[in-house]
Amino acid sequence: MKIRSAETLVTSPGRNFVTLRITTDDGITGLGDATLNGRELAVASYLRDHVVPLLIDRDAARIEDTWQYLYRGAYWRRGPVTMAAIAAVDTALWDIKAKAAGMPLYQLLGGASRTGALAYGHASGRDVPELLDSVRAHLAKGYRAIRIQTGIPGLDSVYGVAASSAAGGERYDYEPARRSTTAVNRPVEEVWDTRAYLRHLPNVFEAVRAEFGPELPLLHDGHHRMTPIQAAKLGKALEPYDLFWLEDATPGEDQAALRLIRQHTTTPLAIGEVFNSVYDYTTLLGERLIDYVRSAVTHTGGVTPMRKLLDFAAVYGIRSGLHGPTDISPVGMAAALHLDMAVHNFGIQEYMQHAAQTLEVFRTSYTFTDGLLHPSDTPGIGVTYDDDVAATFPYEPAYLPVNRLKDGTVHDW
Ligand code: CS2
Ligand code: MG
Repeated sequence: MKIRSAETLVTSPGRNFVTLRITTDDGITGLGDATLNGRELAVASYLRDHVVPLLIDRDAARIEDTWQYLYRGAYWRRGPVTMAAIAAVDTALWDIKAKAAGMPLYQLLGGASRTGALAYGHASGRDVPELLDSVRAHLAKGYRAIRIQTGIPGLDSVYGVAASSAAGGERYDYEPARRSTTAVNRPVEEVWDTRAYLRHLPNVFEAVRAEFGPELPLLHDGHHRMTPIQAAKLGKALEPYDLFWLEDATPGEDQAALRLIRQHTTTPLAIGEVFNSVYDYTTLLGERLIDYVRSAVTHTGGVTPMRKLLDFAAVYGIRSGLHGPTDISPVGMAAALHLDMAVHNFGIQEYMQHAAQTLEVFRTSYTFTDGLLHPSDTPGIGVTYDDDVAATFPYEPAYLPVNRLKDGTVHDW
């Protein structure tokens, strides 16, 4: 089973997605997600110009060998562009292997360890009443675990909070793919104040617990904005509200920062959506500094390394909480779901839900019932790509916002 062709597909049904489609000489196709939000065309070029020519005539069955060839063979290792490109190849080859076997991918990964993957959705509100409405709307949609983010008094807008009615919040719970209104397309800039955030957030959790009780798993994302001591303080302040996790408290590069947070709080910690290699986790896992691994299949080199990473985490009793925002395509989402089904140390799966337009291009078979996601038993990863619909949504330049402090200093996020 040789690779006959590999196509790099770029489309923008609501937001930009990069997909690799590999076709074998016996006509089996496989899909892989290569979307890197705000830097999409860099990955498309990496694939088109440097990877696709190497794939033609390779044995499609040799997934591990192809992964090592692309990773070690390039000399230049890691990095989000490289790893998103390798992820797309790896995922597409797993899709092909599972289709050839006539099985859903999770069967090849060892079979189901559970009936479905507990998913969390994103509730948000510009203020507390709007947030409470958004939580209610998510419960009505069937979510059994919910991330909460709110506006902060004194700040105009906060990333992760829907700009329009949060209770509706159907399409995106926020707009990371904002189009600029200026002639030159530049990122939107937001103003941030960590002290105001730290003062406000415990009150938000107080209000949500008062309204919805102690049972509902609640999560929160700090978007890498705190110093270690600020994060330690927040973790302590949130202990009475029994969070499922506090995510990305400090900037991702600094693994040692988590030591300080850990010494001060029992609030569970999650990190890793901007990581792209197991080497980003060695201190975190080896010293048990986190509770959940947040990586995405799409940004960590695919199904092959993600399985290894989760097995490494399992040695330390650390569980998965794979990244699943709408800037990961339905292909990347489905790949995550197969892993969620198979690994023993599953924790939770992020599930924001794609826009209807996105799902016209990417036809999914995964289901969401009673708060649990299931990848379906369709052979492969269970997603198809509609070229005709995709062609009606050409690429549109878009950036994630940039974050500044009140004095204009560029800040982490
Ligand atoms: C967020 C992401 O889902 C999350 O936890 O942090 O939406 C993240 O901001 C985007 O994926 C960035 O592309
Ligand atoms: Mg996050």
